[in-house]
Amino acid sequence: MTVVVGTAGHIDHGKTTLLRALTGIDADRLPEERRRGMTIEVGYAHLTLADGDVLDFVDVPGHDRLVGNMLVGAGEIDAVLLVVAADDGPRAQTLEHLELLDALGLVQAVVAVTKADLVPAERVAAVRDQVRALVGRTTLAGAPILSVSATTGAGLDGLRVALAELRDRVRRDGAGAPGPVRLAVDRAFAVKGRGTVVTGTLRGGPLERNELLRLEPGGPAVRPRELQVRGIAVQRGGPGGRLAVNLAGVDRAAVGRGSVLTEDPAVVATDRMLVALRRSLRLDGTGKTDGAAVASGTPVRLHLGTAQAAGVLRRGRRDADGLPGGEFTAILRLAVPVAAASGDRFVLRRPSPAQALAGGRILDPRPPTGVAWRRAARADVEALAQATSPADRAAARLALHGALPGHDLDVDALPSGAAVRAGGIVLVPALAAAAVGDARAAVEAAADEGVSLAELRVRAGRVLRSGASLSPQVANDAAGALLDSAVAAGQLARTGDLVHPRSRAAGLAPAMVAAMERLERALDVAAPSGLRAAAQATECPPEGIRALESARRIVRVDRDLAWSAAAYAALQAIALRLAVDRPLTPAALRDATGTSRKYVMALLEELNRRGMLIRTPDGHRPGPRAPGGTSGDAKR
Ligand SMILES: Nc1nc2c(ncn2[C@@H]2O[C@H](COP(=O)(O)OP(=O)(O)OP(=O)(O)O)[C@@H](O)[C@H]2O)c(=O)[nH]1
Ligand SMILES: [Mg+2]
Repeated sequence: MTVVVGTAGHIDHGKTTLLRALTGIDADRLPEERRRGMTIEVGYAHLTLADGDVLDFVDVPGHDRLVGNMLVGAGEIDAVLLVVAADDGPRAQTLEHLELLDALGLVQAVVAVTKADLVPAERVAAVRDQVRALVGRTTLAGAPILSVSATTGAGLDGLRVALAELRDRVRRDGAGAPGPVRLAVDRAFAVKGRGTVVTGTLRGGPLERNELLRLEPGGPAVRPRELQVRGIAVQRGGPGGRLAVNLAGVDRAAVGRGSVLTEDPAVVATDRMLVALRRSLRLDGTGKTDGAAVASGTPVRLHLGTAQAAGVLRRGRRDADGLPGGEFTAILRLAVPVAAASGDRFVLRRPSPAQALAGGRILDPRPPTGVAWRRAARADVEALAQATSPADRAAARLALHGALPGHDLDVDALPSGAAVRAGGIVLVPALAAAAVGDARAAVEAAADEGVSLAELRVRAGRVLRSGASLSPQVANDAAGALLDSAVAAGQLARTGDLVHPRSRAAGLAPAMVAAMERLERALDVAAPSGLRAAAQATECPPEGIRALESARRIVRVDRDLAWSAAAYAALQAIALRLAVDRPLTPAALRDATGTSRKYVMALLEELNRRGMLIRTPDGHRPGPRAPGGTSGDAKR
C-alpha cells in the first residue's frame, strides 16, 4: 500500500528544492520549468524510507495562476507536505492552498518551514507559530511543523522520520487499502511504437497487466499492456501509489487528464450530480462568507480528482434546508461529463475572480430526474448525506431512486434486506412488495378465472414505474422476474400462462402445497403419465389431487388421466382451431398435438361433453359452447 504525498505552498517557497534534497529527484522536468525556475506542471518524485518502504510524491506549482494544476495534483493524494519559506512566511497561495486542501477534506500533513538557513532562529519560530495558527483552522490541524533547509540539509533527517510517521497515520486511516481499481489520469502521452501511456495515482488495486478495465467518461473497455512503477516494468501495481499504464489500442485523443481508468461499477460518467457542499474556509482574515456565492445559478468550476469542468449550481426549494453539520445540498450541472462516484470529494471554485467557493462530496452521481426527482423525499437525501460506509451509501442511493440498474450497485455489499434483485435491476423491498401485492390483488379479484401472466406483468410493471424512473421494457422485465419469484415462493400459483391466488391452497401443509405443485408440473405436458403414476412419482397424496381438481389447477378427464389447466387449455385451443377448418378426426388431432390415440380419444370425449365440440358423421365440429359458437367462424 503505497502512500502518496502532495506538496502545497506559495510560489518559490522551496517545494521542488526540498523534494530534490530529500529524494535526489528533480520534479521540474520540463525545459520551461528549468529555465524559469518554477513549477508549471504536476511533477513526481519518490523517497525510500529508512524501513525500505517507498513514498510517492506529487509536486505542484505555487503560482497563483496555476491553482488548477495544483488541484490536479491535490485531487488524488493521501497526505500533504505543506512548505512555507521561513524568510517569507505564509503568503497568498499558502492560504489558498490550505483552503483548497481543507475543502478536499485532507487531514494528514507535515509542515516544513524551509529556507531556515536564511533567517535567524527567532524568525523561524515566529513563522512556525503563524503557520500553526493557520493550519489549526483547517482539516490539517495538529500537523507536525518542522524547520528545515534544503540548502544545508539541516532538519532533513527529522523530516524523513516525520514523513514515515505520516505514512503510518495515513495507513491507520485506511487510505491506500486494496479495493476496486481506480486511476485518475494526470498525464497522457503517445510513445512511439508503444501507443498511449497514462500516469496517475492508483486508488485501490492491485492492478494487473491485461486486466479488463473501463475508461471513463466514454466507457470503452481497455487492457493495460504494460505497467510501470517509478520507471520499472511490473506485472502488477499497487494498491495505491503512482503508476504508468500503457493502454493497448487506445487512441491518444480518446484519453486525457481527468479520464479515469477503473473496474469500479460505482464510477460513472455524469454531467448532473447531487452534491453536499460546505462553504469554503477563508483564511485571509476577513472570515467573510459570501452568501450569494452559493445561490442557485452560480457558475462554478469543478475540480474532481484530476478532472475539471465548468458547471452551474442549481438549488431548489428543498435544498434550502441545510444538512446537519453545516453542509447544504445542490444539483451540479456540468458542461461536459466527468467520471464520478458517490462519496467523491471535490472543490468548487468561482471562475472569475478565481477563488475557492466550496468543498463538497458527491451524494449521487446520477440522481433521479424529472418527476422522480421532484417526488424524492428530503429524508432520503439526508440519509444519503449521512451514510458513511460504501454499503450504507449504496443502500441510501437505492432508497432515493426506488430502483437502479443492477450494474450500478454492488448488491452483495448492501445490508441484508435492503434490496431485491429483479431482472436487470435492483429495487427497494417496499416497491417490489407493492408490485407483487398489486398482482396478488388482481389475481384474488379474478378468483377462479385467474389472470394471464402477461397482463400481470404489465400491471406490476406499472407499479414499479410509479415508484422509480424505469423504461416500460425494463419495468416489465423486472415485474416478470418478481412474479416468477412470487410463484417460486408460493405467494402466487401459476399454471402455464395463468396465475391464480395461492390462497386456494390455504390451510394445506407446506409439504402438501409443494407436492401439489410438483404434480401440477408433471401434468403440464400434452401427454402426461397416468394420474396414479404421476401422483406416486411426485409423492402427491389423493387429498392433494382433490385440492388441485377443485381449484381447477388440473383437469381430470378420466380416472387415470389429467392435464394441468394450462396444458388442457392449449390442447383445447388446437382442437378448436382444427375443427373450424374441417371436421376434426382423431388422427388429425393426434398429429397436431404429437400425442397418441389414448390422449386424443379422452380429450375429444371431454370436449364433446363440455359442448366445445360436437360429433358429426364426418368428424368433430365446433360445439355450442365453443368460442364463436357453431357457425364455424371461430377465430383462427
Ligand atoms: N537558501 C535557500 N534557498 C532555497 C531553499 N529551498 C529553496 N530555495 C531556493 O528558492 C527558490 C525557489 O525554490 P523552488 O523549489 O523552485 O520553489 P517552489 O516552491 O518549487 O516554487 P514553485 O514550484 O514555482 O511554486 C530557488 O531558487 C531555490 O534555490 C533553502 O532551503 N535555502
Ligand atoms: Mg516547484
